[in-house]
Amino acid sequence: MQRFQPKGAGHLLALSTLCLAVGLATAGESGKHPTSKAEVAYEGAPTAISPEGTKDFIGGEGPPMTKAEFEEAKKIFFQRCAGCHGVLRKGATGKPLTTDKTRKLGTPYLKAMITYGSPAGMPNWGTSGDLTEAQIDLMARYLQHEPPMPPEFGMKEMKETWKVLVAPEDRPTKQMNDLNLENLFSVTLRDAGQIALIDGDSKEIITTIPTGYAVHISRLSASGRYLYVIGRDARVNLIDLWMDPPQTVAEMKVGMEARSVETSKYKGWEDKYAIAGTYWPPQYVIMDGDTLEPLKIVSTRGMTVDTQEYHPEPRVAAIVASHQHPEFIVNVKETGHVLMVDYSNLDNLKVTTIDAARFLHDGGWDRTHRYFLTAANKSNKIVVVDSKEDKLVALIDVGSIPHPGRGANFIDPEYGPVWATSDLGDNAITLIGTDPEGHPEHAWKVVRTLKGQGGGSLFIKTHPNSKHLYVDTALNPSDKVHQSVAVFDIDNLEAGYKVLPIAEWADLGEGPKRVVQPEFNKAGDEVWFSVWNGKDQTSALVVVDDKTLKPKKVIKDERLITPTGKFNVYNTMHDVY
Ligand code: DHE
Repeated sequence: MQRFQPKGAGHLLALSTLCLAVGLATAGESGKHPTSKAEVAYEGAPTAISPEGTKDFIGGEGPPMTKAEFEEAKKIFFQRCAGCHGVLRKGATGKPLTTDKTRKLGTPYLKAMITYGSPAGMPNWGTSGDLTEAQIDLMARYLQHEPPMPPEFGMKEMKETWKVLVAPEDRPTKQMNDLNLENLFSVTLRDAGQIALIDGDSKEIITTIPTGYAVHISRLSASGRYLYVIGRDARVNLIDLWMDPPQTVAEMKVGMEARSVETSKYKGWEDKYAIAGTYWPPQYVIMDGDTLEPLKIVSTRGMTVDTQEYHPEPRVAAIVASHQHPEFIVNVKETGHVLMVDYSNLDNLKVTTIDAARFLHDGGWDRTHRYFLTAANKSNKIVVVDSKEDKLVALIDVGSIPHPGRGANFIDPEYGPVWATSDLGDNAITLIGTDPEGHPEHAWKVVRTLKGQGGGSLFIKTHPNSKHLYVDTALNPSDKVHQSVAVFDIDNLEAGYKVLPIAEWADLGEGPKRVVQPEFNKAGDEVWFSVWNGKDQTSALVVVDDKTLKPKKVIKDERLITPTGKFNVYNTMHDVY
């Protein structure tokens, strides 16, 4: 399986090379213009679904194709096209390519489109040399056949992959190691299919743990004892941090492709359940928190929020656990619904469906943990949900393709409490008022828009004890910009930003060295960055002193292969950001 890697990363996947080298070259350095090609690079990673297992519908009304040609085209589609157009081609961030459309367009038109691309963000697969003329002809014909259907993944399939490696009764009854667990970091080692656990005090790697393919995020149980990790291949690892050293005690595949996992946090339900959402099949599963035993699987297929038409593949994006009710809050990307899933009675499951906007992606809490602010990225909106009343509060227009991660909460000297996002598609950093009690005139309004280094931003971060707001630009085309971060002084936001040359501090030699995802330590006096290099190149973590903005430590180790996300135990379990 080929993987998405940063530009220049040794044996690069052709897609990444194309998207990052060609696509990102037009991304917004400054000003506000769409970075649709940056978005293609980001969204267009190969799917983890195996093309071999699909049910195919070759023949019928499509143009002639042999079985071998169909197989080759399917592989290309899954590697290069499914991330944007959807596995079933019903459209995601890319346009729908269903046969009612493609057959009308016909082979010559489709060939031209694939060869030259489009200003809307379709890469120029032909003129870039990425696909041959023969492959383009193949793809143009393939698209006029019904899309192959990957298999479903229900209770039987989950149970077949479910392993309890250490039963709850055989686990320690107290912490067996002497780690300062609250300041531990779980670090995604993306292309190693592992996480590293790093001691936040000594900065030593405690252990690395094998996880799913291209592991995506880590989340903590409410007590902080259990760490849940999900891979793109939808494998969930449950890691017991009390063991010496911490290790996987249960694992399961919840589907074929996934990005999100979360745990129950409401009072009285701590550590009881976990939930994972999948891209394929489009569904979520609620699991026993101690063992991952799958308890309830719910499909997210349904009608889109705006045009109210059926979508067969609405992927599950971010999930957060409510602090107001025993509920999980589930973003359904393509239909644009936020689901409030009440886990207090799994046999009579109550789900409140909130109409939001299409292409829900990532998001996080306001500082009171009552309001969930989340990006509907391709709609250029931030959605605000009141988790106490279970209702939509606002749909706020922001910049191009907002991408907050979990966002950043701080007190704006003029407007009071705000939550901020940066954008993938432009250089804007948008501050939204979040205090309907104290500052009702600013609540759920854009109170300030700051200018950052450029487009291609993925994550923004601060901490209640910090006076700084950090903004990465990991997907910006300029080496200088994606190898550094911007820092704003929260007390003087209009003064502009300082640039921290994080990759230069890491001193790694060659490679793209994309600086990604700021994450604070528990005390909030250090901020950690990944310097994400190619799989065969040297990567590092750089720890910055939040007061002086000077490098405090560069963590280099041959085990640190392609580090991306970092999750401090305390901050993740308490939703501090
Ligand atoms: Fe992510 C969070 C989906 C590419 C690093 N990513 C998320 C979430 C979703 C998501 C839905 C929110 C999970 C939650 O909160 O429950 N990411 C996707 C994609 O679909 C996408 C665009 C393409 C893909 O094929 O995966 C994608 N993501 C990436 C990357 O290329 C990144 C930069 C590197 C990597 O490791 O793959 C990346 N995503 C992250 C990180 C988070 C994340 C570090 C968690 C941020 C946080 O602070 O919580």
